[in-house]
Amino acid sequence: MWFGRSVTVILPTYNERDSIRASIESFEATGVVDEILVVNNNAAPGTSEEVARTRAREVHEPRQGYGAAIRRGFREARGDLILVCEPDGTFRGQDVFKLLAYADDFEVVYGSRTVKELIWEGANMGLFLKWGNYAVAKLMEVLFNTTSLTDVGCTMRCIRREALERIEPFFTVDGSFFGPEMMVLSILKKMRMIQIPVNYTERVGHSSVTGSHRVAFLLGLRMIALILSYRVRSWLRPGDFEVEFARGSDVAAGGRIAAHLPTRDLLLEGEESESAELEKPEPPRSSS
Ligand SMILES: Nc1nc2c(ncn2[C@@H]2O[C@H](COP(=O)(O)OP(=O)(O)O)[C@@H](O)[C@H]2O)c(=O)[nH]1
Ligand SMILES: [Mg+2]
Repeated sequence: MWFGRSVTVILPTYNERDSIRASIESFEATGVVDEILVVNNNAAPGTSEEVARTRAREVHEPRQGYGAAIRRGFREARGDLILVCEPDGTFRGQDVFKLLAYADDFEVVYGSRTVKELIWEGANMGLFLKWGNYAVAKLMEVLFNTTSLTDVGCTMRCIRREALERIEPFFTVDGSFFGPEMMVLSILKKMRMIQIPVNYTERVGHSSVTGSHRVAFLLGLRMIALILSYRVRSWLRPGDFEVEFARGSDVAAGGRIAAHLPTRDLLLEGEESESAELEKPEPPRSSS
């Protein structure tokens, strides 16, 4: 509980068998997290057994991809304040306090991993990733004239439930560039948001996304394309983002509104094969 509001942490997992238990325990140790929700995205064998030794709840999301896993987590989460992180040893449980402190004032709080003093030795944040993330974040900041942004790839973030409900129907991305889509949507929905530095440490095991410069570079290009397409679309059709969705008994109607929104067409048409190639995951490997 954080000042009367319940807290959920969503941890997607694909290849984190050897780090997930310690990661869950580090969130438990904060004493403020009410629910830890693991979204098993066809994860490495043995992951469920590790999760079962903790008090985390596990759900299985068969649709492959980081975005698919997080979107499933958002649908399952019960907390008022919903945090997202990664169980690969790169983030620290104590940093939830940093995000929660800002969640008192902001609807969405994004972490940033590009602040030199908080990049630990051994962290996968060399010059290429640091300045690449920084440059794409600045592009987003300038194009949308928004708050100071210094990272587009940080997966540690916190959103209030009411804010999540306003952007959730607009999500389209199942892959690794879901993070920037969430950022753009929160800007377009004029949410109060801020980005703050968090610790970034060495990963346990193999990184299947930014571990390869080639994959990271292609992902960066894909993120830029996504940002530009949202910018152009919001200039041409600003009304698209003014739509609010019906809730509760009107969920079916909300679904119909969603069906008429062109986001999916604009972002994924003709790009399916390219992004499918980019997102095609390596099978989780056992690190023993
Ligand atoms: N690579 C990959 N990661 C996934 C998938 N589904 C969920 N994830 C999560 O996405 C996060 C990022 O993956 P990771 O290998 O750590 O890449 P990195 O953070 O760029 O080093 C991890 O928390 C994974 O558990 C998937 O299908 N493929
Ligand atoms: Mg990672």
